[in-house]
Amino acid sequence: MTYPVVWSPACLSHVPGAEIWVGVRTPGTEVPGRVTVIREALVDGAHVEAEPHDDVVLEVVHDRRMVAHLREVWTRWDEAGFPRDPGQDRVVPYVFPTAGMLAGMPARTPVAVHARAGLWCYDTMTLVGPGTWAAARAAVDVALTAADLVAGGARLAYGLCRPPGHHATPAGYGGSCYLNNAAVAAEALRRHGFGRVAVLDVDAHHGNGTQAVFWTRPDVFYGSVHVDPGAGWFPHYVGFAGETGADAGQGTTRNVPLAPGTGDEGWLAGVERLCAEVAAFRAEAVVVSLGVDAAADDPESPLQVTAEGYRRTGRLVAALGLPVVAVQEGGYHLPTLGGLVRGTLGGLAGR
Ligand code: SP5
Ligand code: ZN
Repeated sequence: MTYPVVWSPACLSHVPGAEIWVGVRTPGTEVPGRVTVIREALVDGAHVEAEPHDDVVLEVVHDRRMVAHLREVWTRWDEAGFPRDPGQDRVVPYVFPTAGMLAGMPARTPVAVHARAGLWCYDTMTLVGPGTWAAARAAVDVALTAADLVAGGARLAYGLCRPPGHHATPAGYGGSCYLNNAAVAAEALRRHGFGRVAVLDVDAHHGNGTQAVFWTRPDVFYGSVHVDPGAGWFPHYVGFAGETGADAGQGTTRNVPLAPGTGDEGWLAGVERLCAEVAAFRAEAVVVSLGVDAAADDPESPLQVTAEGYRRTGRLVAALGLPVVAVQEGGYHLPTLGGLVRGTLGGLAGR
């Protein structure tokens, strides 16, 4: 069995250039070369370019004001002269309207672009440059095209989305994510007629954005296995086992946090538990948030999953017997990244 590999050359145009971490400019690991090594590992796949889609599903997932902000913020930043003075050629917020700052007061929309950036961006690691919007929007088209293929009868379609998306919430971007590709794919599958959709997030980090998008939704299940945020890992504030959804979505969120150092055995037990929940939910289609940064060599997580562990992850999901849209999330160790993705997709294809 082969599967379509959906991608877009525009996904290469996002060059964050750095991550500002604890105030220090670090090289950053979410680099354009990730797309290249993944494509090279999937050479025998059927590569198809994403089709352009309108903003209807995107604006169900995200506040349209955040979408508009992302579309324009680089231009406003450039016009304001920041690349020349003080010499910052990426959008980096410096003040955040936290609950503590506002102390119950209404948040105004700041006139200054350097202040407005903190209204939508919740960390200092998720920089916007001249090609960021084109890439983030193209990644959404990649996800939507992969969903179209599954709606058209494909049993598995892979969307090589970059930048990743699962940390992007309805009205906040961060964690190297701008627009939530997996959430868009899940909502698109709903609109294509799949009555109940599950998002299974196997990135090393909790997908706080996707969880937030579907928190009160009875028709979309979100399950994630990830390094325990309570052990000191991003996204720190969210991703605990007690978070299970609210209102009509009560019981449709399931988190399996794992201790740092967890390897294949603990990881696969977590994946198996989530798959059982997806089956009990009676999902009709699955979106896999396919991060491979839980692999042992990855610089961004302390989990110790092997390449075989990721393949078996794919096999466990395949055993559900449901159509699958796999959407790329994290995975930062360039020498092994392509093989990890290829192996997981092989597992998803039943190999
Ligand atoms: C999509 C995804 O995998 N996002 C990852 C976001 C987690 N980033 C946290 C970064 C924390 C600081 N990283 C410094 C790495 C030094 N080795
Ligand atoms: Zn991750």
